[in-house]
Amino acid sequence: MLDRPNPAAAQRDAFRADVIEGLSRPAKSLPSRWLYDDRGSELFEAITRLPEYYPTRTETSILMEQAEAMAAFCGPRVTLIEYGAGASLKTEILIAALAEPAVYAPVDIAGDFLLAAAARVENRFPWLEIRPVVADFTADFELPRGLPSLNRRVGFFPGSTIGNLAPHEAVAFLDRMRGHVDGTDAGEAGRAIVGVDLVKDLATLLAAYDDAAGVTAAFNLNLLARVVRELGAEADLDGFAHEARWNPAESAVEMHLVAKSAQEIRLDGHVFRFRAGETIHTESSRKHTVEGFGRLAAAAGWDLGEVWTDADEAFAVAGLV
Ligand code: AVI
Repeated sequence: MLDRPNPAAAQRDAFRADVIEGLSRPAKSLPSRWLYDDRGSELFEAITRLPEYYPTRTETSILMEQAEAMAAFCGPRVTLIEYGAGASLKTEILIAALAEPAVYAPVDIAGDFLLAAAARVENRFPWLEIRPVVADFTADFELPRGLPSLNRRVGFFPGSTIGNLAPHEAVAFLDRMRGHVDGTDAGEAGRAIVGVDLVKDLATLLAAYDDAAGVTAAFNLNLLARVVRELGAEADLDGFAHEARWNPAESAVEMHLVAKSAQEIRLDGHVFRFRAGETIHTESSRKHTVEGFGRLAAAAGWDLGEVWTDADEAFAVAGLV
């Protein structure tokens, strides 16, 4: 029998390696990308509709109010490259304001999801040329050679996902995006539009990551459930609780899974022991000031061209040039 590549098995191996590595550390942690299996993605969608989770509705309202200005920032005959195609509702607000013709290139690692999102956009905007790109945008990747460039390419990264990247990863991402939109045969230098969550009072920040209905808790605990379900680990899922905490040194809301009492997780002959109160750090969501984000972008060679915010300055959509 031929050995065929098996992406599901490769994913599981990568997950297993990350779990063993992360739980072996003195300060236990797991990479946040593993939060998003089908169940996790559903829970995240539910989070975006929670009253406490202000980022999605605030960013959407900024896009609705500023769509014309953002379309003008993109300019005519744009190729819009969206990193992570989960946000098409927000994307549709921007696309609806773009001048025709335009090209839309959504980039996502989940091929099925990407094609479904592309089909939805195609139905609504039959005039738009759509070129889906299956790639992991958190790692280096090349855009397909045949991707059309009209006047200008613009990278689009809404959702404040930039805040889930460590600063060095965020700079690497912004640098990669610059490589994608610049130096093409397009007439104008590339640009980018990036959603950035802003620093605000702690009560608002913590409530957004620890909602009353417990959806964020379920989202966080699903990661441990995956370790049991998919990797065959032994753990007492009721022995851990969700916690959101502010890390002032990182300017980040962190999600942790806290051991309620002494716990053990057994996996592949490893025994990971927890003291009561010990945690697994599962996600950081960094909050920026506009100036701080400007410095991060500058480290990747970008200037802040435009900044669109809501009246409370809870969230910013940055236009990078
Ligand atoms: C995807 N990302 C921008 C979300 C955030 O706000 O950092 C993920 C999330 N984690 C808990 N709630 C939402």
